[in-house]
Amino acid sequence: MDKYEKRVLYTGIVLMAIFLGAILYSSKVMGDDLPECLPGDALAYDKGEVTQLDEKTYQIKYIAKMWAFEPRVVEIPRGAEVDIFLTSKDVVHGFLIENTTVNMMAVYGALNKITYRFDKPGTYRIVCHEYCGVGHQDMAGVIIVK
Ligand SMILES: [Cu+2]
Repeated sequence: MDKYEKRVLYTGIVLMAIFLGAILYSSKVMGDDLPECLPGDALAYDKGEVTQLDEKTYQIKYIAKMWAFEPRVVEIPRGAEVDIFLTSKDVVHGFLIENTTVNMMAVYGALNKITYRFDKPGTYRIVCHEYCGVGHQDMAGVIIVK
């Protein structure tokens, strides 16, 4: 093996170890909640809704469908910690909340979950970032943090 090939190979192995270490550090030490994928063979729920669990804890069950998110508008107080559940009624959709780290895929038959705390007040747009059909550009929602 050529010495340059060996360098590239070792560099790749070192970078993979660094990236894996960064993911584990983020998850275990910093407590970041990595998205989970809970498999299922049907819709976990058939209606999008917001539930207030206590003063600062909310649960939002989102359904992505051609071509909207349900619920479309959600209002929560500043500092709310939100468990966001996401599933799809039909095809694969994207789910990105702008200016946050929330970025998931909505897949029929699967339930995704992430927890996020909204510390800054404002209007957070939700967009579909996976081309899902002719009405894709109309897929939007909003979370208003007061
Ligand atoms: Cu889309």
